[in-house]
Amino acid sequence: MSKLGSTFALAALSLAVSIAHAAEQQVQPQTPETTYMGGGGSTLAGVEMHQSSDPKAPPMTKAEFDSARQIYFDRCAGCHGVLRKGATGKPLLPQDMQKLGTEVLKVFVHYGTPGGMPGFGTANEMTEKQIEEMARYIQQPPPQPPEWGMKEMRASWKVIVPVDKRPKKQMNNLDLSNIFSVTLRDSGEVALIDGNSKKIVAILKTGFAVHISRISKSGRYLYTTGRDGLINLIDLWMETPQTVATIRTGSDARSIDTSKYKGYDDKVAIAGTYWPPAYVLMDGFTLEPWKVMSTRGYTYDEQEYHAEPRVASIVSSHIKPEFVVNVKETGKVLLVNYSDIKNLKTTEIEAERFLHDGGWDSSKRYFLVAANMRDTISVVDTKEGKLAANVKVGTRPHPGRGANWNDVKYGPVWATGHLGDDTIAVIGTDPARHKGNAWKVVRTLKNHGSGSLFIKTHPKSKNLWVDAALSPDENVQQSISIFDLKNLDKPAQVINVAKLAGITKGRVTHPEYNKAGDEVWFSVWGPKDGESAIVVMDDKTRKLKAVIKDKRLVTPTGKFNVYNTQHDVY
Ligand code: DHE
Repeated sequence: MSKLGSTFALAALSLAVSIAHAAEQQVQPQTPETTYMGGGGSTLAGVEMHQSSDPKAPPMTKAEFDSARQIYFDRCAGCHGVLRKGATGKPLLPQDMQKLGTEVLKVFVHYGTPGGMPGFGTANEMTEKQIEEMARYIQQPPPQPPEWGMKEMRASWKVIVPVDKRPKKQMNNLDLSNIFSVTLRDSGEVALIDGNSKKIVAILKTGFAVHISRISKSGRYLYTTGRDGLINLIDLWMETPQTVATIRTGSDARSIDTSKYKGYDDKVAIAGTYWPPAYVLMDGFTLEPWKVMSTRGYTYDEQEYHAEPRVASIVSSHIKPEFVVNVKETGKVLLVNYSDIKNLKTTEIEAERFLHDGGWDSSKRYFLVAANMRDTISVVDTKEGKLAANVKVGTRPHPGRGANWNDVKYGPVWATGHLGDDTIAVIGTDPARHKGNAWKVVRTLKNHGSGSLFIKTHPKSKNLWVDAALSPDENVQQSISIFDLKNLDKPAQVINVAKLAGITKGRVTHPEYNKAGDEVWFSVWGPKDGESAIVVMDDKTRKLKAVIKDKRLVTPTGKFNVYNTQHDVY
């Protein structure tokens, strides 16, 4: 096949996968698998955008364009990018799509390809009309959403309870350090659950398809980000914890964190956005926006300009007044020093492209981040401010924050599971005392399936818990593997956690320890209108300890224990 032909075939393959997601959303109930890659749907779908028409592209009525655009932003933009320049999915550029033409694009989408693309027409997952509209839509120039700058941020900023009206001491009797903030993805809420009584303390409205929670250095403030860029600042000291400030930092977002270096406790907050591609530094107590920084620029390797390099994970350093900001499409890690915001100093580190999620090693000096489409873990030495290594691992690593332990044979290690295969890569992380093992895959463990999203252990535990939530196999996606860290040559014990909760439809994901490190909490992520649960396992005995069910627990996914998130224990 010619280079052009293979490019088109690949583009059509990715497109079809996205379209399949879109079609499934329209004609079938949304499932965790369909929502993962396409996300919760960005709110860009409803945003008024400039529409130009290219005379070389097949014409579309406004209604057709709007309906295809809706499908694109709901389901495709997460992988292909707002401007369709490609990211985790292939580029879908109009000039290439026009060369393929409507009829060819329709064929790809309808029948699929031998390379694994399903036929969405043949599977009745998409109507002929939808296939035809999407085939024309991607030949049109991509509509660009509006920018979102300081003026818009300030206009959206609300301080609901000013700092001087907030309590001077904790007004409730909760053991705050063992509270879990649980993402209720499809209701756009977080549930605060008391880790001791396992009772829901509060359900708080947050942003659309809320994504993560992070805790301030003192443990008092909880920050959440919605995919619509809405940040909530929640004060855990109030009689019933409540939101005390909000702001919208953009129209599509995934990350938030807060200053953890000594002397800066709770003072600075940072939020990253997918659109516009930027990060913003804010007052940690009020969310007043101070400074917004664009991430638009050149890819680290080919030095090509990229118009939407999205901000993926952000972590807060414990050893310097710095945030580690991972820019997906340019493959750069920025160390943003917040000690002098007027004269902001950032160190720009060339890492690898399509950076996603990651976590600290046990010393909290090295940050390990997945460049998932390059099958690589990039290791950043935040003390020296440079790349320590790029470590080749399995197919599409997805660590969450990863898992650290002191390996009986290899010393301190950090591990990640993979979306694209059933392996777990264990990487040596101690160049000072175990130099020969540092930044090498020292062990490869076998998970019970592919499609792993999250992996976890705890300094007090002898177990490693790994999910496979995105496996196509129902039994596998509902099960978890438990490895004995003292005997990693022994195969993992596999337990179907959904069954323990009496749930038949739902994926099991995101292990999270309680503060004491003797319980592991799992989400059984059911359909939006079906049953979900939180399952608590006893870490030592590996037996069921509790099942938390409540009709308010709508699609629970991530869970963030206050103490462990505050101190980066994982
Ligand atoms: Fe996430 C972390 C992006 C889909 C649950 N997710 C992250 C981070 C990024 C990210 C950049 C790191 C944040 C940080 O540390 O600052 N996630 C994305 C996507 O772009 C993607 C693939 C598609 C989308 O459009 O959103 C996506 N994520 C999902 C899901 O479908 C998940 C499984 C369920 C849900 O709630 O949406 C999901 N992502 C999570 C969780 C974390 C996360 C629970 C935090 C892990 C942790 O332990 O810290």
